[in-house]
Amino acid sequence: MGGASSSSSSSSSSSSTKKRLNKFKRAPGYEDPAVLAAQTTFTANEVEALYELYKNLSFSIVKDGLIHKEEFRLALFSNTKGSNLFADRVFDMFDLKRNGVIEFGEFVRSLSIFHPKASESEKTKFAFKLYDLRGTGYIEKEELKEMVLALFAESDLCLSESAVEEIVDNTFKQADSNGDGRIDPKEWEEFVKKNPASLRNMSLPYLHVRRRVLDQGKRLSTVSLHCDGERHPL
Ligand SMILES: [Ca+2]
Ligand SMILES: [Ca+2]
Repeated sequence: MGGASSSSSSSSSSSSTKKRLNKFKRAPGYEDPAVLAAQTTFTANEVEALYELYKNLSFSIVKDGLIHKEEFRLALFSNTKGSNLFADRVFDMFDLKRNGVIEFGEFVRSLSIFHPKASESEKTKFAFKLYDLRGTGYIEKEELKEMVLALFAESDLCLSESAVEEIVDNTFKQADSNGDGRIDPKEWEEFVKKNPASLRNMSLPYLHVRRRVLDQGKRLSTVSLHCDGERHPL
């Protein structure tokens, strides 16, 4: 394992052999775990475990070693139907190079923000960007409402539009301290500081990555992303 085996000298390799070899080929965009560990909150061992997870996700639908939108959505919400604003938004934020697919390096660097050791300020900034749908530098009421609706669309909870509006109004009542009808980064920071649980509750969906690495000969990694308290195993 790990060493590059020299290619076969026989030119008669069948396609099934080729397929098997492809499985051991590094996915496109693969980066050295040591380099990624140096740049993120993960250890090299954790990065290697994440690579196993990455391979599973990136071969779940489009078998090309890259994570496509529908594969990401499948991992997040266990379905691939239609599109969902929330999933699309998180995907776009993971797609740092903005080329429409998530490569391994992007995957690890983005997940790093959800690591328990990642700073609160990083998480706060990520959440702000997530809600600032139109990239205006402010969270508008309409943006928060769209995101809350998108999350509820994926849960079993059926909330009326007025209930969603109430969640949004309450959030704004607390967060919009200068009362101009939008939340700026400073207000957001204050709000999160005063409501540490707010990144986790329903009005302010939050992705939590739980990662467990068991090292007993074979490594097993489980990472789950969950929002609004519900766990979605990957
Ligand atoms: Ca990309
Ligand atoms: Ca404001």
